[in-house]
Amino acid sequence: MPDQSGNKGLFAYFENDPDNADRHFFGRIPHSDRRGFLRGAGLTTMGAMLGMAIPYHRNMPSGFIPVAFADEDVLTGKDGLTLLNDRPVNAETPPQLLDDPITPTNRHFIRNNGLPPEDVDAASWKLTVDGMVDNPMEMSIDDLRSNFEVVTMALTVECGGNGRAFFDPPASGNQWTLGAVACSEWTGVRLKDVLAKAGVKDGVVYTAHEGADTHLSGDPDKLPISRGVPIEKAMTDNILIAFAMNGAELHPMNGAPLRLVVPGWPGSCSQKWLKRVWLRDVVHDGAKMTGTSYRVPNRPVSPGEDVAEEDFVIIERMPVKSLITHPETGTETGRDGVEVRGHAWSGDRTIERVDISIDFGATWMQAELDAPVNDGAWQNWRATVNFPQAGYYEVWARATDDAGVSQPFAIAWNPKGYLNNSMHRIGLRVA
Ligand SMILES: Nc1nc2c(c(=O)[nH]1)N[C@H]1C(S)=C(S)[C@@H](COP(=O)(O)O)O[C@H]1N2
Ligand SMILES: [Mo]
Repeated sequence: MPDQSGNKGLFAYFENDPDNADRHFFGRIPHSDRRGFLRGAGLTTMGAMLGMAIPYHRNMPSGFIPVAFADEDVLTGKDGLTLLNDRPVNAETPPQLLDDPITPTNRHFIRNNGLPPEDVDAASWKLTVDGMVDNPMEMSIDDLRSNFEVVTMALTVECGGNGRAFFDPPASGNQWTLGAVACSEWTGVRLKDVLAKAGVKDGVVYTAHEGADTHLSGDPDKLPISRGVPIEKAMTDNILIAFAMNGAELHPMNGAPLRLVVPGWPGSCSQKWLKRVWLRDVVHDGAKMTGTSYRVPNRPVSPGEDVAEEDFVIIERMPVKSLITHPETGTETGRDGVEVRGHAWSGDRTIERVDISIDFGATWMQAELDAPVNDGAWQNWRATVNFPQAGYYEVWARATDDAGVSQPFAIAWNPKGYLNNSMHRIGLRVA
C-alpha cells in the first residue's frame, strides 16, 4: 500500500486525492494515454479481475488495476461481492446473490475494522476465557471440540450499518446498501456452555471479546474492535464459538479459524479471529463500544441533528427486516406466475408474516413464509405474483414479527447511520 496515502487504503487515496494517487500509480504513463485507456475496457477489466463492481471507479482516472491492489488476495474465495473499501476490507453482497436459503461462504459479506491476522494456524490457535470466572481457561480448537457439544446452526449476521447508504443527510462510514447481511450455517460450541464450564461469578455484567486482527495504525497496543454483550444475552442458546462455516473452514476474512456468531444483534458483537472472552463486572468499554460507535440516540432525533455523546445508547437486538432476493431489481419479467422471494429476520424474534405490494403500498398480498430452520436463522418467503398489465412496477416487501412490529417505509434517521430497516423495494419491467 502506498505511503503517500498517509497509510490509508487505495480507495481513500483515490477518493481524497485522485490526482496524486493517479500520479503515484501511473506516473510514467503520459496523461493523455491514460485518459484514452480509461475510455476503453480498463474499468470493466479491472472489475472482472477482482470479480467485483468498483463503486469508486470514477475516482480512479487510470482505470487499470494497480499492482498494490492486484496483490491483495483477501477476496479469493468470494464471488460477486461489491467492494466498499480496501483498507480495511469491506465488501457487500448484491441482493440477488443472497437468494440461497443458506448463504454460501463465497457470498458472505466482509466487514473489517482493522487488518486481519495473516498465516493463522488453526492447530495452535488458543482461546482464553478469563476475567470474573471461577476457572480461567485456555483452550485449543480441539479442546473446544472434545469438551463441549458441537452444534450446527444457521445464524443471521447483519452489520449494524447495513442500509446506511440511504441516509439523508448522509452518515459517514461504509456506505452499505442492502447486502451486509448473511445467514450461513455455522458449526461450533455454545458460548454459554463454555462460560458455564469456566464458572460465571456473581456480579458479571458483560462479556468482552478480543480478536487477533490489528489496528489500522499498526499500534500493537490498540485493538481495532472489541465488543461484548450483556451476560444474560451471552447465556442464551444460539450464540456459537464457531470453527466451521457451511461445513468447511471459515473464510479468512470471516474470522478463520475461530469466531463468535451472535445472531440477531449487530454483527460487531460477532468477534472474528476470536482469542479471548473475558467477563466483566461493568459494561464493556473496549474499542467501538463507547462514544457513538454502534450506538443510537436515546430519543427520536430530526435528520441531521447534533446529538450529545452522552445521549447515545448501545444497540442491542437488530430490528425487523426483509430482503427481496429474486427477481433482481431492474430486470424484465413476464406477466403471470412471477415468483418473488427473499428472507426476513428480526433480532431475538420470529417473523410472523411477510407481505408484498406491487402498487406502491396501496394493496398487499401475504407471502408464503417458512419457519426458521432454527432459532437465529432468517426465514425464507415467496409469493407468486400476477401483474395486471405490462409496464413498470415496484415490488415492496414488508415483514412483521411476533411482537406485531413491521418495517417502516422511511428511515428513522440517526447520526451514525445504523438500523435502517425500511422496506426493500425493487423495480421490474413487466413485458
Ligand atoms: N475481530 C474482529 N471481529 C469483527 C470485526 C472486526 O473488524 N474485527 N467486525 C465486526 C463487524 S462490524 C461485523 S458486521 C461482523 C461481520 O462479519 P463478516 O465480516 O464475517 O461478515 O464482524 C464483526 N467482527
Ligand atoms: Mo458491523
